Amino acid sequence: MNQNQQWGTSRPFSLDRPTPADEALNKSLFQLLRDERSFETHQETEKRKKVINVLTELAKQFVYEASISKGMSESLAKDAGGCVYTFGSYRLGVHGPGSDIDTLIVVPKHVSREDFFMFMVPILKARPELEEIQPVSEAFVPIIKMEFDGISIDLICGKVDLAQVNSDLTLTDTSVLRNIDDKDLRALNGTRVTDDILKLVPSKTVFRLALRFIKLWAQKRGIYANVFGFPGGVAWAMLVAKICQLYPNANSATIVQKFFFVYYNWKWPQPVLLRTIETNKLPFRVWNPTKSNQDRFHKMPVITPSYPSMCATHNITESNKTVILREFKRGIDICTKISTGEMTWNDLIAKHDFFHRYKFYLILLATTKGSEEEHLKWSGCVESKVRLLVTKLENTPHIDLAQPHNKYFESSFAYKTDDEAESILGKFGFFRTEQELEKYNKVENLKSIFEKIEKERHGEPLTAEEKNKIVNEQKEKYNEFKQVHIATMFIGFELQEKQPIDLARACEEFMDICRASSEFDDGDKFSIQIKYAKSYDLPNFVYDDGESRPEKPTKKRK
Ligand code: 3AT
Ligand code: MN
Ligand code: MN
Repeated sequence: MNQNQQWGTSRPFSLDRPTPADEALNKSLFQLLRDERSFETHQETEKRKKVINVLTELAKQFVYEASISKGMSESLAKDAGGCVYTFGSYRLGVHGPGSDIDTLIVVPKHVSREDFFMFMVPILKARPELEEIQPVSEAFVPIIKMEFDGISIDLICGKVDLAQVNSDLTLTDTSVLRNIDDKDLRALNGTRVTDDILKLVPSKTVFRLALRFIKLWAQKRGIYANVFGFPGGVAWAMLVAKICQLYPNANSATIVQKFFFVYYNWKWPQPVLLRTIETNKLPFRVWNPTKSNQDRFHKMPVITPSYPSMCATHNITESNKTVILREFKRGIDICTKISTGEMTWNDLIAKHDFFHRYKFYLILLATTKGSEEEHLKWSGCVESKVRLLVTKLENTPHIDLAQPHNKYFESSFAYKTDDEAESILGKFGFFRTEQELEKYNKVENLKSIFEKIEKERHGEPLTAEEKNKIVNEQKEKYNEFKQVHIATMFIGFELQEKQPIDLARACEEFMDICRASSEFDDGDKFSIQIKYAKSYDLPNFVYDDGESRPEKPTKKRK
């Protein structure tokens, strides 16, 4: 790199190139990611490309059909075009075998979001590759989620103020955002942000490998999940990109080491910027802590590079900031030992100790007596509010820290009488009552049945037909039963010694917020229960096979 060239907003910290020792560490980093199955096979890559090509054709068909429905001539409707772009991990080039493809269809101005659901859904349903489809038209970002040819696809749609959308349209220029609404903006900006991140790093190869590792590390350490107030995929990508800018000649291993060091010592809430924030005449709100009270309170701001710049980490709570910084510190310590050969990359990605670390936990059950679809909506609603509860707990006297676990656990039971259901829900969630639960009908989750069979036949995937058969068998088996689905979430907390705490108020307020939507006002069908447990009473399902569990301290007799 030219000595004077600068990536981003500040001068590089170092222009050093890798030493032989750095090269060796890079090699072992790459090997670890291979062992962890971070990369997909060549065939899988080809399959993704094929699916994107199919989706491109279907997108054009959708725009064509929508255009005809508006009375356009055949030839104008053909020329209206329609384009497919990707975003998310696939676009960044850091996706794994299980990743979805986040896909954006860009449509001309006469095609609406309503058309997207009206025309695209039937077009997809007519395809033999389609295995499952779930249109969510009312979401913050309206989306069609589906399983297509064995791959999960998130499909969104965005409109631009053009009569035709051809394959040469790039979304780079901010002018594509003229005359569109917030929903279209959100749709288009996924791709714009991802593309900008890639453009703003000195080496995509170095960036990608480092990001793969950081994402794996953050997942293993339980600090990856936007909903629960941790950085999500885009934020981690920007955090790594910034380090790449600061060490433009470094290899991925060095980027990972510097990552922990730089962010542990970062002057939060100083924002992480990949370039200067663009302002212009378009009407969208841009992140600005000097003008906005909300923005001023962001604790670890990481700002998207594309206009209109936003904070990708506005969800981070005070406790989570503490937890994240603790992890950065751990990263520094282990990296030092990796350099001296005392430890390896593997030590850095050891499983988190969330279910051992705290003495006290809140156990949140979001339960649905109804279909899986209903449960998905309800648990999603509760999940998205957990951060609010965490903030309330943080503000409760004598609580020092409240950390939500970054994943929830799913269970379902088949039952006949309401008493039975109540009894299940009453016992569920504690170690001490786990045995009593065994007499009830636990319903095995379809995904885990599929996975088990696929594992038994050495990874050979089930066909759509085989899956269907299993689905029907399951249905038959529980034909005579009703089902209750339970999503279990955990919050661990640190208390000041020997001080009484009152959680009732925070919990009541939280439950009211969750129940506020009329969609969920059937209190018998959708419910939340909040339980309180000491670590030794946490249910077994939170521990991996072979993992030890906290034990009840035995009373010492003098
Ligand atoms: P995977 O490899 O797919 O696990 P990813 O980074 O692609 O990692 P997602 O597919 O979940 O993760 O998300 C891709 C992008 O979609 C990230 C963000 O721009 C957008 N996105 C995801 N979830 C939401 C959400 N709840 N609200 C708004 N945007 C979201
Ligand atoms: Mn994705
Ligand atoms: Mn996705």
